Amino acid sequence: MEERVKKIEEEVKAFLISSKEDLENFRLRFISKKGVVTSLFDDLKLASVDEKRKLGKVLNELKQLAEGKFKLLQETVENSNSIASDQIDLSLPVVANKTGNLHPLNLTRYRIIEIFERLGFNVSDGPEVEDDWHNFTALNFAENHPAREMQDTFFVEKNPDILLRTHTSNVQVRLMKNQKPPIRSIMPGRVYRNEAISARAHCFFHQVEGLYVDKNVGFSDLKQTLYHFAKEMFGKETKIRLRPSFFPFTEPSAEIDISCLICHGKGCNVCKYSGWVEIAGSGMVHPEVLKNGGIDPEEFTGFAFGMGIERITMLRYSINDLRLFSENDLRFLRQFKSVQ
Ligand code: 2NM
Repeated sequence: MEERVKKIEEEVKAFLISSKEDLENFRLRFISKKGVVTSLFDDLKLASVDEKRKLGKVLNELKQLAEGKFKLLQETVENSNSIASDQIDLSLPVVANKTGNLHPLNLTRYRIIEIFERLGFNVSDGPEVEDDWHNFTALNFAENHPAREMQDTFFVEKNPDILLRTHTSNVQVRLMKNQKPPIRSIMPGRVYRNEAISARAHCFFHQVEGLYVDKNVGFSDLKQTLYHFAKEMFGKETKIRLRPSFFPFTEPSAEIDISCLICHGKGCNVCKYSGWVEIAGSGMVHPEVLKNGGIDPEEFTGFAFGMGIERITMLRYSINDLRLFSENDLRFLRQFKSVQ
């Protein structure tokens, strides 16, 4: 028995710890009721009176040694500032730095640009404050067209009329004036209309318009381009449909619908139970508009289209209120891709 006491004494003295776990192991082995020291005391009960006197003293010394060391180790662990490597849980998720988020309208705009750039379109820009000629007259709007009224358009000055552009087509006109065909360009930008703000209308919104002018550009080019766009933007399963329409600047004109993303044609309140949702207007550029842009309509033809970025974004992310885009509510904005 004396030998066992000696051995355990050595063990207590040599015990090194580097974590809370080690400390607990020390406690279990030498201090707890199920530990080795307690079991030695149990064995002592079987010894003779003489032995009890002798070994009892030695055992008490061992017990004090173990308890003393435990106290010391406990203090060391509690006071230590350094975290031992086995206390770091590498499987925990990273706490990311809080960065800003990309606005959903920008996410959509970037995606639209990406799709058309791969088809050989470049990106053009132009003024938001525009004269009447570039915004209306050159685009074949009749002198008495309702869009020219004060209720529909924000005027900055009257006679001569200066206004906030009502579409980005003014950039198309400027582009035709400045560049010979082939022209293959898209124009993203902010536009303004004099409307009361609601879930479905706003006094400013964003458009991407496109223009393709070259020799032998036909309606089939328009159709295939927008077909490709719809599949890239909304997924391979997307169907498109063209409906006859009217715009002053195109002839013929067509509205582009896609099969409803929400109900896949079964009917829901997004597609108003028709199975189709409108995403763009389009058409072959009117010969008068080409002429106004300094392009000979006998030599060149072209197609143009226009879509609302808000509308595409609402379909893409199931957003049902236009006002969310301009109110800077962080609970809304933080749901979109963060800047990294
Ligand atoms: C649309 C729909 C259809 C369009 C036409 C032109 C231009 F300048 F070439 F005549 N620019 N944009 C166009 C055509 C725009 O937006 C709904």
